[in-house]
Amino acid sequence: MKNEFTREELLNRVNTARVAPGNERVRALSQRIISDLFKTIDELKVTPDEFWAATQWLSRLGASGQIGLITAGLGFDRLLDILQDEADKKAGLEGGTPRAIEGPLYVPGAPSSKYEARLDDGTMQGETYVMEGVVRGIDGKPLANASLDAWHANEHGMYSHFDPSQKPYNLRRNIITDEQGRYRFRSVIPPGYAIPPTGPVAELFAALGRHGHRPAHIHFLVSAPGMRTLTTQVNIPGDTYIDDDFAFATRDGLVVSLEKVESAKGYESLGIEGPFTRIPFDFVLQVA
Ligand code: MBD
Ligand code: FE
Repeated sequence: MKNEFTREELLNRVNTARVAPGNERVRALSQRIISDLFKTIDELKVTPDEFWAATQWLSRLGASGQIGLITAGLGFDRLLDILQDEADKKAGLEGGTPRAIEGPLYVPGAPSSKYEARLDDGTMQGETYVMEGVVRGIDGKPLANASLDAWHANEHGMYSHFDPSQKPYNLRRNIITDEQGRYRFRSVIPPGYAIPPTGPVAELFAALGRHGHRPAHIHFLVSAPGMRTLTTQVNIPGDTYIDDDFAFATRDGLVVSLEKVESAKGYESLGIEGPFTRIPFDFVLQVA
């Protein structure tokens, strides 16, 4: 047994040490990441202080619950979408509503209703909107009983569940489309989102000289039997950050148009009385 080795020999030992087969895939991925990190530390001359500061930062990141923020902010979530889009294109699965990243703030199990819903609990200040349309397949046929989850931020850019000041499932609902594949919901137009001003993500972004803003958006998870589940978002036009999202998640085909509607006629069941903003939007699902 030889216990003195060069860095190359050390890397080789780390990457080949085993007393059992383990998991081949995990081994391959960790070998690659460890090799890249050895190289970074070596070539960029990372000091011990820098190395231990980085491990402290990682510990605080884990404890903060902000790992999902970092993966989005460093582009990994969008990368996975780009790779999936490329794979789909190769397989001839083009068309349909573009996918957009889920983000770290989805909560399953929102209250569910048929055809229509109100997302806000009446306490949110701002402009009332109704978003409505049809969920279709790529063949154009409406999908009855499709499931649509919608979620967005309140007027402070905060999401319920992660913000203790909001009631559970505020601004989160599930809707089951009607026999004609239609859905509609009422809510209040959200502002943009900004990462929490303190914490490990804010620290890294400050050190990188980056902002942590997302333009105003509404998230969706849409599914139907036999169809590919769609995770997407739409953006409200006119936002400062529409082409400068810290999560790189906005897409050209997903900026909605806003229509001013003067009369609440036909929208009484949503409790609408005065003028409101209408957002027409159809979701088009790929085959599974
Ligand atoms: C969000 O609201 C969001 O949608 C993403 C992707 C990241 C952080 C906050
Ligand atoms: Fe969001």
